[in-house]
Amino acid sequence: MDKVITRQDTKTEPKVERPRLHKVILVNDDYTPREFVVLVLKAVFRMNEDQAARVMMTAHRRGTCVVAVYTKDVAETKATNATDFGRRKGYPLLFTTEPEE
Ligand code: TYC
Repeated sequence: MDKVITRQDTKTEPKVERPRLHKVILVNDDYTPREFVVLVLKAVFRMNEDQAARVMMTAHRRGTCVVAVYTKDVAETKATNATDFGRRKGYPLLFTTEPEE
């Protein structure tokens, strides 16, 4: 049988891309008690007391703090749940999301 010489495949870029991650951002306000912010961070983002206190204080001092990054769905669900915790107590506590660069 004749040998058929074929050209080697040219290199192709991988087609599968990682999903873009989204940041959950904690926004400071003048009314929500510090201990309550720490409580929500521990409950929704599974932080320990020390991590939660640091994130809360960073938002308190600088205006905002990145809490964590997740896929879009998870980031949006956690931001909504965490914001609802505050709303149920009548606090203006706010968590937002934005895509990572
Ligand atoms: N600034 C609030 C206070 O002094 C505490 C606070 C911190 C509220 C961070 C929201 O994202 C926040 N009671």
